[in-house]
Amino acid sequence: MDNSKQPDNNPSTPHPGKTMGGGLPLIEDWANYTLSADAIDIWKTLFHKSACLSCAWGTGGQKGGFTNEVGETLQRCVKSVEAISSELQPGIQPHFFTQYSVTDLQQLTSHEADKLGRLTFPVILRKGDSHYQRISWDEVYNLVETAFKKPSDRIASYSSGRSSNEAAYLLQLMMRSLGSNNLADCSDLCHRASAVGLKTVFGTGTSLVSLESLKASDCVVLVGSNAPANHPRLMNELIKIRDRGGTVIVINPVEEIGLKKFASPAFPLKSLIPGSDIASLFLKPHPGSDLAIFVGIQKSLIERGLIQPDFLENYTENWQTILQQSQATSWETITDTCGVSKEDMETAATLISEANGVVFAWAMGVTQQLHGVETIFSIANTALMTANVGKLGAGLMPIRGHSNVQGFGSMGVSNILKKEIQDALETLLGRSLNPIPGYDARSLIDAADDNKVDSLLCLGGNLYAANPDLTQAKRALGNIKTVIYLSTKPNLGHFHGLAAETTLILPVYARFENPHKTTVESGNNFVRLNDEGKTHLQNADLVSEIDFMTELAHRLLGDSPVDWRKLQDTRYVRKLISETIPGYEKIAHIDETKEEFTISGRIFTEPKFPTASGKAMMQETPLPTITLPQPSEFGVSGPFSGVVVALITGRSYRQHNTVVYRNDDPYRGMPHRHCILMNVEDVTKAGLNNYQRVTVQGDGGKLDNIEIICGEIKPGAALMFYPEANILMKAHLDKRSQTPAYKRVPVLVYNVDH
Ligand SMILES: Nc1nc2c(c(=O)[nH]1)N[C@H]1C(S)=C(S)[C@@H](COP(=O)(O)OP(=O)(O)OC[C@H]3O[C@@H](n4cnc5c(=O)[nH]c(N)nc54)[C@H](O)[C@@H]3O)O[C@H]1N2
Ligand SMILES: Nc1nc2c(c(=O)[nH]1)N[C@H]1C(S)=C(S)[C@@H](COP(=O)(O)OP(=O)(O)OC[C@H]3O[C@@H](n4cnc5c(=O)[nH]c(N)nc54)[C@H](O)[C@@H]3O)O[C@H]1N2
Ligand code: SF4
Ligand SMILES: [Mo]
Repeated sequence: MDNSKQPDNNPSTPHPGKTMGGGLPLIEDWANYTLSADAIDIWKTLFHKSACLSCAWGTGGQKGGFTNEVGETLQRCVKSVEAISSELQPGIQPHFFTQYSVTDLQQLTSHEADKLGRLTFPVILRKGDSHYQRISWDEVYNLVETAFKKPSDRIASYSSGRSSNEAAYLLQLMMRSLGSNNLADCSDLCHRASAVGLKTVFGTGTSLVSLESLKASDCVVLVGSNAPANHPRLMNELIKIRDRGGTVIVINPVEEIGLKKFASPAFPLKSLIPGSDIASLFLKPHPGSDLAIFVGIQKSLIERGLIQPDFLENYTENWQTILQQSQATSWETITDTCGVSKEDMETAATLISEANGVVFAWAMGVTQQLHGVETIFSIANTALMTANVGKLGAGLMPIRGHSNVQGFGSMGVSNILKKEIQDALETLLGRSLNPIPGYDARSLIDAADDNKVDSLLCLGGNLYAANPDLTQAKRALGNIKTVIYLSTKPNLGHFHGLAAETTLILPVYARFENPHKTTVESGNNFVRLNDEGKTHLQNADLVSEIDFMTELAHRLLGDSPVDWRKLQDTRYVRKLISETIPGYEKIAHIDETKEEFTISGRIFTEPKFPTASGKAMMQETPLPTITLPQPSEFGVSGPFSGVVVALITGRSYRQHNTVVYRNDDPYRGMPHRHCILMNVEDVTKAGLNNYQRVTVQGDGGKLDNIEIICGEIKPGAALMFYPEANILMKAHLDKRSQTPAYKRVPVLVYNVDH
């Protein structure tokens, strides 16, 4: 098979991490990609007028490939090139699926599956067959149409955030028209906690801060984000804040080297060689305990008279209760819970109170926790006590994931539909919609596990490997009669997430190849327009997501009240979006004006919020009890040397979600995928050694032959890479948002004593 398995390094060789993030390795990567055999196509794509595929920080679009929304140039990081290069791989050859059985394909790693190349023709796996087989589009439509003529509670969709707003809108409009709210989405596994938390406090579910506003801040509190790897251009903003005398407070159990010092190619002379200091203060909490840090910061602010009572009185509700709560919580409880000293929390409080404008930004270290929403409440409370919301240069900023994941939410792709959109859609469709919430990503898997789902349409993504408890995910998908994957490239889900009767893999165009214009929304609430493009694939039998959705909807729903075939012209989809999606009015004219825009009503430079009273609704945040099970609770028989740790599962430097581009993570000194990053204190205490191969056992399963790498991580915490690590855990969810707690998985790391 055409794949390049990278050998594991010799376990006895030390693998020191880097001394700063970014730096010359980025230039090397740029050179490797942009001078490679695909160089011409890569450059063409970089200059194509479409948004970057990779993360939701967002760049590109009509201003050109290297320009951001405020007109700054040279705004493209190597992660963008990495993502493009992966989509520019050659196509899979017609004989491929006859040559390799599904059993063969199940042996592939994520990296190997991605390296197979672009999907170029539709294939089907029927019950009892050993191989996927090519199938015609006519047959595809007949099968999918039949599969979706089922009771509306037994059909479902899952989506990932790379597709366009137009595809997202059509998906939800079709599902709602069919009477189903089962619109699971990758954001259910990601920033759902942010949406719930922010909506509860401020009545709005997305970032309250624009890029322009971030540029006016002089302090950023960066919580649970590995921006050097996952949002590299945010690093440029942090460098600039330090340059203008501001401060950056980082909160992370892992001392990510790029959060201490980052060498950015955007500043070749000033930063690239010497590196730039990032964190002014680095706080290392126990995983899942950030809430306690924020209560500590609040307590310190109150004790020293540094809060803003007038602001609280005028613009918030419930503030007295929140102040009392922080005052009544003892320092001992706070420091015991988070493992950060009182002095450090006081320093953080001082830095926050001295700044003119503070932006509180966070990513998965906050949301993928049992108390994700409450942690966001605690961040909001801290911002409100210091009057750091509702003005330029301050506010709350969830750092979103996929390049259009936020657009999916705006388009109404959610198991719970916002009232405003529901009303607008009911007017459009001339009837009332099903009021019962549908399945989100987790309840979809549980429902399928209980045999309650017949047909599932996956618009991108990798539902199988993104889920906690891979054993359950496989079993659950295996109960669904028909699973349809619309994808650009093969992934683990296509080989492990097999349906009971019919699995279809349908190849689609990537964003920069679509035959029509599309749009996407960044995490900073900016809408970009993508021009039409062409694919490099020869003789490819691809479909555009828009054509697929409209044809399917037409077959299922006819041409009234919605003329689905007319919607193959995406201008009409944008017209419907402008009429039904709040804040998206300007999209109606984007084809003529080419004017990309910030969604109205999202950015708050006045402390007036879309809540019933117009005030921010401060929420109580009781401190969580953070414990770990005893080694004996993992059921290992016989004597062993080991230790129980709180495992963080996340991304390596060289992967995009479940898709692994390269096996190593040079910045953390982790040479391959089968590593566990631990603190030397824990390793020694357990009678284990650096570079030793051990077993890691969770409540869902175990992984053998994992290499210990000692590094800069909080004692009691450990880090491994997903999706491999998803075999270890059962699903444990935040009660308020149902987001899985991927960032605090209790595991036993051990070696059997002989
Ligand atoms: N190159 C690249 N870019 C990406 C992605 C990618 O895979 N590759 N994925 C995209 C997507 S969908 C998303 S959601 C984002 C993800 O972006 P991130 O959220 O940055 O990604 P993670 O790897 O999950 O890392 C989370 C960070 O949280 C820290 N952390 C873990 N537990 C805790 C905790 O309890 N408290 C605190 N304070 N910190 C903690 C970890 O040490 C780590 O540094 O990136 C997007 N961009
Ligand atoms: N343990 C653990 N698990 C996690 C996480 C974690 O931090 N730890 N993070 C969670 C998070 S934040 C997320 S967002 C999910 C990610 O979950 P998903 O979004 O479901 O997964 P991805 O790996 O991003 O999906 C990659 C696939 O998308 C397809 N694709 C790419 N571009 C397009 C396109 O334009 N159109 C279509 N139709 N398909 C396309 C390709 O076939 C590719 O293989 O994983 C979650 N799972
Ligand atoms: S920071 Fe994100 S949006 Fe910007 S170029 Fe890099 S991957 Fe693309
Ligand atoms: Mo995500």
